[in-house]
Amino acid sequence: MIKISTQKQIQQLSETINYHSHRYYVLDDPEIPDSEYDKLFRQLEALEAEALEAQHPEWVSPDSPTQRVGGEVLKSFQAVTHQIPMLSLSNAFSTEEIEDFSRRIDDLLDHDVFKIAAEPKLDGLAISLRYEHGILIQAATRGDGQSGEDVTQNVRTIHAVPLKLSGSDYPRILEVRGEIFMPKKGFAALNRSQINKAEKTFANPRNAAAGSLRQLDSKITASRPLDMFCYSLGFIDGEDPHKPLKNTHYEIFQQLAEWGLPVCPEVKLLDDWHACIEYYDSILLHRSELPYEIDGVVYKVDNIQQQKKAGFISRAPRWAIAHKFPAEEALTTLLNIDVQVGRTGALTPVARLAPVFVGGVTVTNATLHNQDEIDRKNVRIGDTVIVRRAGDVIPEVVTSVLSKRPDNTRAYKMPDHCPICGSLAERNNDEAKSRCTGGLYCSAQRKEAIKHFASRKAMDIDGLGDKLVEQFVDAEIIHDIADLFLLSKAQISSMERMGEKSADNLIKAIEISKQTSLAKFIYALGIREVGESTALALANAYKELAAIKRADIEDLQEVSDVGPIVAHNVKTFFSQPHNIEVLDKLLASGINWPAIHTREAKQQPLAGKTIVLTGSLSQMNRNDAKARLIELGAKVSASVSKNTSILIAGEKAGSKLKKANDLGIQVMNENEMLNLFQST
Ligand code: 5U1
Repeated sequence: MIKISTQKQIQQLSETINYHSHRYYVLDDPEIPDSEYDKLFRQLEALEAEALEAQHPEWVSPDSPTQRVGGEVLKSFQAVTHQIPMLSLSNAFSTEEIEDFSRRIDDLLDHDVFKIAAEPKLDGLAISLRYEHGILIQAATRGDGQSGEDVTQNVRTIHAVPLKLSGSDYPRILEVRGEIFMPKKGFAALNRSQINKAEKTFANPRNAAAGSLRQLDSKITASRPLDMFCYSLGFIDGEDPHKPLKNTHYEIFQQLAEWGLPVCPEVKLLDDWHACIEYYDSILLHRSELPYEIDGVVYKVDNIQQQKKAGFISRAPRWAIAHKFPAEEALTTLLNIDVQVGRTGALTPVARLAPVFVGGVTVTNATLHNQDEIDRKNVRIGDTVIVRRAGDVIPEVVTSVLSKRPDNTRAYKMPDHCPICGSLAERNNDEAKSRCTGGLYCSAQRKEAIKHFASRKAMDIDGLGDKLVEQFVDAEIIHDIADLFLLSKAQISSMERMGEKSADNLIKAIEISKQTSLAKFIYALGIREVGESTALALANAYKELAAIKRADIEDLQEVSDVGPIVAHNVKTFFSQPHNIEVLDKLLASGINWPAIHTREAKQQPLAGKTIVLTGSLSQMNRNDAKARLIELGAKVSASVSKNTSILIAGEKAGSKLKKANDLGIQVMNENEMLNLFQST
């Protein structure tokens, strides 16, 4: 009697856990907290242990959620012949090629109207899953399309892949094709853990996914954050004659989702190739916000009968095409490593590269960050390296290709003296970068301090570009930021490419910049670790520069955003006689700002609220909006979570808006935000 109830409990608990696992891993919409899920899982493990002890291994079903932990270590992978070959896709790289594709389809379909299903092209590895009677019995890699490798043990460890399909209306044999990938967050965490274990990191999520799936020890695969999306069908047998499989690709997607299979939520049904290009542009724009890597989008004729009519060429369907994004990675040669000196003296090694077209632009420089990164990536001058430029992110050297390393290369060592002023470069134990100890004696640090002071978010001196600052410092016309306000028209017009008119304009811009805000002025001073929002917090807390100058370290730490390090930096800055001299000179030149009035608590309608800004604002500068929100008492955060109170969504808001909607968070558009500002 007890035994029967244990078996039933195991079954019920398995179903409950499978339900929550699907909500978590596939729908990204958990219903219960992780701790509750873990509790259910442990209960199931305990019941299954009881079953084994009672000599009832058959009660532990192969589709139990506890069976995702990996099995015995294999000697090799078995070959699997695909009953229906796994196809590849033709590629297109331009709008013209997509227009041609559409025209070809139009001809092949005798000018019948057709719709196009579009979806992102995941950068992972293709996989075929075979379900018999709703149970996952085999997973095989694509291989050469005709036969691949049996990776069932490994795929069983991927939580997004159901071990058993939901419902009961699936065919007796159902093969589903899709892509296994590693989400960006999981990839970053995996590489962090590889670094901590002093093991080799993966160059990109695709390599990490491939390396994780092709493990003979499935316990290793189980420890890797893999995910999957399904995108088509393979062999099918025993369809329900009363409920045949769907007539369109889009409906098949929905059907797969109903059976509990993961499908990409970005799929869209489009009317023509113009809509395809719009889809491509919008996915490209939001690419960096997607939680996974993609390398393009795929368009497919939606109607299955029309697909059949269009047919195949070789191993690719005529009815589908991949519209690829510009490659984000490319190979090039590391010609040299230069060392740049930043505003605070930090020495940064910069890779000088043979020009290479990557991510849509020609790249010739990439940061190498610091000595540890150079060592970890094992890059040497002369190496062939992989360069990556994803979206608007600064290009980076991912790794070197050791098989292409020329003879006679040497490991690179950062200089122990500043390459600009020759002062000693020191590295503190807790810092990754070494720093020039020359302070304002170092012309590089002075130049950077002046560029920062004049920059848009600081004093916003229009027309004072980097090159001009460098000329002024090199000509010893400007020694510190206060000298900017002593510049004469003759001095300015004596610089390269500066005529009378541009000198007049610069003098005007310098004059205009004198009317600023306390927050911008503090930010412009370039105190270490005092960014825009810390400067704003200091200004709002103290209201007067003199009060900040007087504040002690304990007092400073009372300000939100200010910890012991920032407090120490602020105190140190205002204790340096040289800095006080420059400050006095600046104030004497006429810089001023409006007095800050204390807002009563009742005038802080956003106190206690956490607000996230996303998308682009058309009527207000993003930083000004942020400053105003902080002034009204809000905490402005970069990411949406269940603690977010309001999401302000500008034009083209993407995944943050989706997440906010999913979490039921209040969303405001730009106009609503402006109305709020006006009413307070
Ligand atoms: N998203 C997506 N990727 N992908 C790859 N869909 C898709 N379809 C494919 C392939 C090889 O082939 C179908 C046309 C069957």
